[in-house]
Amino acid sequence: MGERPLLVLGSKNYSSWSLRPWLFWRKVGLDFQERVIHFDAADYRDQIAAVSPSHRVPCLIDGDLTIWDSLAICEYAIELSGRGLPRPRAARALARAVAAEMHSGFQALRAQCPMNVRATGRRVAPTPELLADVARVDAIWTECRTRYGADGGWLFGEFSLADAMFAPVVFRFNTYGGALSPVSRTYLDFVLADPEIGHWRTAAAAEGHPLADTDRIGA
Ligand SMILES: N[C@@H](CCC(=O)N[C@@H](CS)C(=O)NCC(=O)O)C(=O)O
Repeated sequence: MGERPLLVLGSKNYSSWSLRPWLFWRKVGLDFQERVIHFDAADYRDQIAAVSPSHRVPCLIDGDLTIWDSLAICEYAIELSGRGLPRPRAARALARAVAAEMHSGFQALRAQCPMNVRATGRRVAPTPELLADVARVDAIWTECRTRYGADGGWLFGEFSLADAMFAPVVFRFNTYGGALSPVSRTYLDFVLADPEIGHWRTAAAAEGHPLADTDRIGA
């Protein structure tokens, strides 16, 4: 049997892109090893250049195959496991659409409310762009839960790619607040109570390696 795939991650407290494939691989039941490259390491640039062609994390190494993008790493897990997307074709297409929208959008939310898992009670000045991103997240969560969520607590009932892509946004709401519908708020609480999310949160709390600039935001 070959080596288990290696998932190279950034900080568990700050690296939103790293959380997505980590959670997805855990949830679909695939085994992997992990290695964290801390953003504050003196040789961070060299460490990341040695493993990731894009010089970014996350990055998955499976034998002689290297995959350097969060969504592609999740899609690879779907191929390996046959799990992680809803069965009905329409729901499957929509799960991919909201995952892709998260992957390519929400610039204001990303920039103004960076993931900071262990921080709570932060508040930032709400720009129109940020409020629009929050409203769009709320609309997606409310629609998915209302139309497709009957079979469980996740966006499409059972856990899917869509939940992995939005997991860092759940932590952002937990840190910075934000107006959500009752349906979205219930979803947020459901995700925060998930055991794998709990493992990530525990690791983030114990991690150290604070980034002063990010820690100042909203404090
Ligand atoms: N589109 C990429 C984005 C990856 C990304 O931006 N990762 C950040 C960390 S969360 C990074 O490596 N930043 C370091 C840098 O840009 O030097 C993905 O989906 O994986």
